Amino acid sequence: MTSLIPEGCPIVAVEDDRTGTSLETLKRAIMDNLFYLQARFPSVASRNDFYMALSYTVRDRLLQRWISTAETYLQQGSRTVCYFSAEFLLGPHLGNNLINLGIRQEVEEAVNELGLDIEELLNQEEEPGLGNGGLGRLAACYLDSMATLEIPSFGYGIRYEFGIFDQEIRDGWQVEVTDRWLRYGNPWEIPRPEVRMPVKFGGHTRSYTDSDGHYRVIWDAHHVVEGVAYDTPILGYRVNTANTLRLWRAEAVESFDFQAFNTGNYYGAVRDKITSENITKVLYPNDEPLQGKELRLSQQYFFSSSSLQDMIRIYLQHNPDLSKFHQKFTVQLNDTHPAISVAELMRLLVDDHHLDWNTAWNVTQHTFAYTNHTLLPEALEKWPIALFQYLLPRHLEIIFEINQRFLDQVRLHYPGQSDPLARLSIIDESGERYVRMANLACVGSYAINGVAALHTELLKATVLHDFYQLYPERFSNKTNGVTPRRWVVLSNPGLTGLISEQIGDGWIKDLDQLGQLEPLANDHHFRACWGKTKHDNKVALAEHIQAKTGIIVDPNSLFDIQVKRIHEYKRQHLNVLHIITLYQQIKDNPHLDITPRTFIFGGKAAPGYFTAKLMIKLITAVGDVVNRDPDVAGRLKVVFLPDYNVTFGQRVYPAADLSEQISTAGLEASGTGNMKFSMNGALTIGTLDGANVEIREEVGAENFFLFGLTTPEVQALGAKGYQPWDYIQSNPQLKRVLDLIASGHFSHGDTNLFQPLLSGLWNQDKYYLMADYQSYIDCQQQVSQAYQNREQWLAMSILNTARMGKFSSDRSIQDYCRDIWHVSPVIIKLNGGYQ
Ligand code: GPK
Repeated sequence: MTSLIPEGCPIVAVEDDRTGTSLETLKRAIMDNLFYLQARFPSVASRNDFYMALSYTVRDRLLQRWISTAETYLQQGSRTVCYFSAEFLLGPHLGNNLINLGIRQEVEEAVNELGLDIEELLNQEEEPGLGNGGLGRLAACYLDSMATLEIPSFGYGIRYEFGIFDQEIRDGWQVEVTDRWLRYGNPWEIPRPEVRMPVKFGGHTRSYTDSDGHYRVIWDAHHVVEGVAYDTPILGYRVNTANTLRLWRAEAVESFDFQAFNTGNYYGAVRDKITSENITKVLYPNDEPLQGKELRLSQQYFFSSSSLQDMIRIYLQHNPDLSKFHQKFTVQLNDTHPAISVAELMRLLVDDHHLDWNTAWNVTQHTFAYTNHTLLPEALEKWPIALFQYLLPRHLEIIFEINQRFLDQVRLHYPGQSDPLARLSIIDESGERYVRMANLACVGSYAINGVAALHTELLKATVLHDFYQLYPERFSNKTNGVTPRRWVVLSNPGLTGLISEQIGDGWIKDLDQLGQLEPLANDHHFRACWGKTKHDNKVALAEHIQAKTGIIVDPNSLFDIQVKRIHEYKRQHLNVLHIITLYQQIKDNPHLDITPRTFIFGGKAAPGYFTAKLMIKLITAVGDVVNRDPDVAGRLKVVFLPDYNVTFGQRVYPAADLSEQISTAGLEASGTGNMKFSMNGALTIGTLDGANVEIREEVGAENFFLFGLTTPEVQALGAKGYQPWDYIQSNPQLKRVLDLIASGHFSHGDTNLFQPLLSGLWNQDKYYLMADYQSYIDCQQQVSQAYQNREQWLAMSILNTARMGKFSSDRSIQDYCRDIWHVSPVIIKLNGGYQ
């Protein structure tokens, strides 16, 4: 590249202001940005102005790396992973970028010298909540690991104007408030108004034969929307790699037949603009997919199409031959949300770029890989044929063609049998006809994976069994992981310091090195330091709880924490049954010697999920009674912390003694919160579900509190006809707990309020709470006893952290790179400033 700087011009000074990290440079850069970007002088600047000025200062230091990264990938034509996800639950950028750049200390000093407080500025950031829960957060951890491992990669997704709602609790009930995260601007994104992709919707198709005798299809759309790129740099930890997260925003194309459609109808034209822009307005707040919503399918198609067009554009800059597209790019489909990409890539290759069907199919099938994230049958996405026909008529034709060719192969495999055919078909024909997105993803992908060992086995045995029979070689397991940068280094500086004092800081990029802590589990002094760190974190959380809820909690009590989306299968209400059991024991015997506990809950319920909202009300209602009861004398406290999100997670995991992972066995695909807790030295009480199985294997059965039915036991019980009543009748303690709720004791005498929950437990108990109740109570009793032996507890806590190496997302990403993507690291050298 030619230099942009005139010859003889001293480039050092320019570089230094944007890239330097000395105290004076940082101070000058912050003030400069305050003045020139925020247009403020210090005496009138708000805290947000200073936050913005600081963020731009940090962003400048990313840009140098980002541009070097982009240039290097371009020059080397590196094979690249594209991670397609409808959700990226990133959490705040500033703190993480300071850690990854390694300038936290310097920036803190600079900020201090300017008379500001770094914590206050960090707290100013509104986190981008562009996801619901585990699936979106996993995508964010994977971006961090891909950058840290220097893997050429893009994240592709949607720039929702409103992310996951803010949760308020009023009178104990969840109230949803719009998340206006972009209100004060977003210093981390760079709009790319010149990168825009047309995305068509609706209309009709027609075919013709061209002069060379080729059959061609043209899609005359009803309307077109433009996808505009917004880029966020994703920096790796202490490397020069800064990858790109490219999120698409929908804009109207005013020129689209404006005259013909809207002559004299200015209002109509503006209304169309609003309709177009609706596509990226808001994230659907359901953690498991919802069916049939036209706007949701539009979102999925919109971002899939924009992303694939972008990749083809990039590819064609250097290579005219699209038949080798899959050698340059591989796409990971994060669940079925982007599965429409299979049909869209076919459309782009066949209709727009005139590849023949077989060549295009070869490219497509070698481009995509599919991750499944759930076994819940109601969560498998399917779209009514009529909706598809209306919104994506060309894709429906392509899907029919893919399906016909696929079923021809299946027939060879199962001659004369119609059942496997009906189950494998991309079209569900058992009643109203649907397109099954998981089937489309399986047919169109070269690799299929689950997210924990048990989950993958269950996939093979149940929901994807027929595909496993057909294509066993496509299946593998990739156990989830979490990034230790955000989830230990950033959120738990005390523990990070303590660990690094002992074993150096190599563990941050190679988490297996935590194994070196094992011998220290026997070291009395180290245990004491470990205990003090945990205690300090608990004190900090206690202060936060008091500030947010007014509830005073005792940092010496056992912090027993369940934070995750509220869902019946995750069984927050089983946790509540334990609380009420202890409460009744105290009421029976106020002098009972029990281990004081603080029960902390956090999590959002899908706005339309009535039972989950009632579970929140139950938690807060029980808290209101227990927290005030003089007999309890502060030995039990129940806290529901509103608006659980990434930022709050960062406060919670470091302060936990006990991690609640109590889903019905066989229903939690993996879980990732379980890993964050353990890494921060919490012990787990859990079922043999999802990644709990592997966590227990790693930390040792003696350092894990196991309870409940196993998956085969649940299945057997279900098959023989589960009667929750049998368990209730034979367990007076359990019956008393249910009766106390029914009596209105927690609802000011209202005996109706919790009836929907209770009758669910009595009559059907779909998630086997009654069957697991006693085992859970007994196990909690063991927890309480173990907590009394402080030395032993600390040793177990240290061993939990020491044995968490496997659950770094770096390990997960290395597995994907090796077994699925076949991509290798590309080392980035810094090119200096903008020369
Ligand atoms: C799974 F299917 C889905 C979904 O739509 N949303 C979501 O967050 C979660 N998930 C699983 O429930 C977790 O067990 C898992 O750890 C997480 O995805 C990441 O794989």
